[in-house]
Amino acid sequence: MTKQASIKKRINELRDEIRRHDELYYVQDNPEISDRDYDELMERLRDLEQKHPEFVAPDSPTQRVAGRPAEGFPEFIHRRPMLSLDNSYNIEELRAFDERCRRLAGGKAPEYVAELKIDGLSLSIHYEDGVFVRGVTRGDGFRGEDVTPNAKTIRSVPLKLRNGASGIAREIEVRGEVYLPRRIFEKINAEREEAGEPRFANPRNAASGAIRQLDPKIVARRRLDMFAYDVLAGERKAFKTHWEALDWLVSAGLHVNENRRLCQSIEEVIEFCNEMESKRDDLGYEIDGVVVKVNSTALQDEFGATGKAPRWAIAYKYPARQATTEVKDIVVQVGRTGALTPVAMLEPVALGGVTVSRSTLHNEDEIERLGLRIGDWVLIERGGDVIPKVLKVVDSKRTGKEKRFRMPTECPVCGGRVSRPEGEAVSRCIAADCAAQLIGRLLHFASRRAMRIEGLGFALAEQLIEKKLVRDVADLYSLTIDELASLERMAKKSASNVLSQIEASKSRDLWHLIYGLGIRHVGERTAGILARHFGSLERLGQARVEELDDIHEIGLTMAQSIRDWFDDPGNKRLTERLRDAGVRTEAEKPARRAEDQKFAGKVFVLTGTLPSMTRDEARSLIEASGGRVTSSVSKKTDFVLAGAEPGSKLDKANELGVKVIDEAEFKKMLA
Ligand code: 3BD
Repeated sequence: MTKQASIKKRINELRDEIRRHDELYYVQDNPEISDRDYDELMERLRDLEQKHPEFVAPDSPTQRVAGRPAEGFPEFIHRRPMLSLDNSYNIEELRAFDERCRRLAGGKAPEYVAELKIDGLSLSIHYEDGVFVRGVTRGDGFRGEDVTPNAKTIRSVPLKLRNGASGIAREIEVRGEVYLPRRIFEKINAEREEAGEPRFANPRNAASGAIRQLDPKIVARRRLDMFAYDVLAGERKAFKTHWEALDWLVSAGLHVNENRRLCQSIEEVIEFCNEMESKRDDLGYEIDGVVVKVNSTALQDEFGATGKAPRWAIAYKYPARQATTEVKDIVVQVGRTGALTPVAMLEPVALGGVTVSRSTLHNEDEIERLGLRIGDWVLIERGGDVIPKVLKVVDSKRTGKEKRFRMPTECPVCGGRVSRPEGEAVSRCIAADCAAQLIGRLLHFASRRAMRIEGLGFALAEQLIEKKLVRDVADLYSLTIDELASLERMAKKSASNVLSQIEASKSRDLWHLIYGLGIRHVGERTAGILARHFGSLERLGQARVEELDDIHEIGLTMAQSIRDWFDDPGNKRLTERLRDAGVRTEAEKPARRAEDQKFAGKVFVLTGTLPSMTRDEARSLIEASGGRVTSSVSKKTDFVLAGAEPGSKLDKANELGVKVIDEAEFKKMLA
């Protein structure tokens, strides 16, 4: 083959590969490679075409803005194209962007706005005379789908712009990113798992599936949300600066992400990017980077666009959190409840700053749904957790040598019998003295959010159980320094450290203890509610199922599980031994009778920014006084506690005649 012919072949191969991934991503909603790997393919193709312009073809993926409308919704042509964004993957590229901007601005440093890049899908919403008329997906940037009935189900899309705010033009277009909050995503997946339906791979897929649902009732149940990032008056930019546009969006009643910053230099932008990267896991939604925009509209117009992306904006992408790798083996772990969890042992790959070598597969059904076999190549993703999940099997890498996985019928740790009750997804080891369960229970008890016994890690827990020094968590409190010091890799000094940690754990607040006991379905939040309500472990242990079920936020499953735990004679003895060992089983503040509390039975809704406390602080105060906080205003709401920039909840409260109070009044009521 001549050199020319081989280049042409390479170009064609790249085009075919990219087209295949386009199809997987846009049409089947089922990507096989990460965005970053996709960008790299595209970059390679662009590079080759640039060096060999004789091969540029009008149907090359480089000539097209990706994404095409799916069927089922009417087409809508955007009044002004929704551009794409150029990506940058490191600080150098960000500095290069800054240099280009300064050059284009004639040497002066422009102001930048840095905002989060929400990992969702773009939506354009239209208002006429302040009234919502239409919602359109981005589509290919020129033509989108008119999804008006679905857009209307998004609560952060106001059906009417806030009074006075619509004065800028008769026709207003707001652009934003629709996303699914992580909490809702987890809930939807849990529900799907229970119903035997496949889990969604990530919130973005769940959101993009939802917005294109033909039945708006299903969309409403998904509880989508939107952060607005742009506003147009007719087809023109409405404000002199982007920063003003964002402020206007807030005043019009839209949600604008609060993590945004007006920066005087690229250094400030870089600082913002780094700051947000470390906060990334704490946000209630997924982001994939930061968008940096030149603030001045006049400069934006001057810079213009290169085909499809503006020269005045760039996306700074965080390291990819998706990768493909090989499943070397599937091993089975036994947890503290005896649940057998299959875990994929992976060929190690770098993912979002950590090296990943394992990934939970949840249960047998999940393996079945993925169609996963040992030896397969898989696409994995690391979301908010450090533990990544397997999104899918890369079918094209199958060789036929892959092996099926079978759940063991005996516990891999103790050899006990494994049972999978009818209708349940989980297999369990039912041996009461299974070492894996004991280790799991000890580690949970000692964990940071429970009794926080530092130094009690896996190696120590394993030895304690093997040497039969400890059979349950209460035994920890009768350990002696000589017993500890006799263990491997345990010097006298560390033994005495562990002992003092164990001693200190005795005085932790009651909710840590309740959580640490590892009662099924009782997480940290529930433990807090129980501690507050009952005030002591003894009283909790006496509560009847109905009494537990009556507590707000405690469901019947939880109530039954708590009752079952305390009904077990072994557990009853365990709680007595813990108390006798000197572990505190009373709450710091005794529970008051519900009816004596200030806000007993009162329902609050919080909105806007309070002058001196966060919403979480306000919520704690309300809950500690017997009240509860809900998210939306209804006739059942007793008070709306409103701060600055309160949003549509305030309008709703006024409409329904619900009493609105400010922080000062709230404090007076509490005093
Ligand atoms: C966000 C373009 C500009 C107005 C063009 C600068 C590419 C999706 O949070 N600003 C944001 C976000 C996205 C944006 C712009 N600001 N464009 C922005 C955006 N805070 N995610 N996007 N988009 C939105 C896209 N979508 C699908 C396929 C290709 N490109």
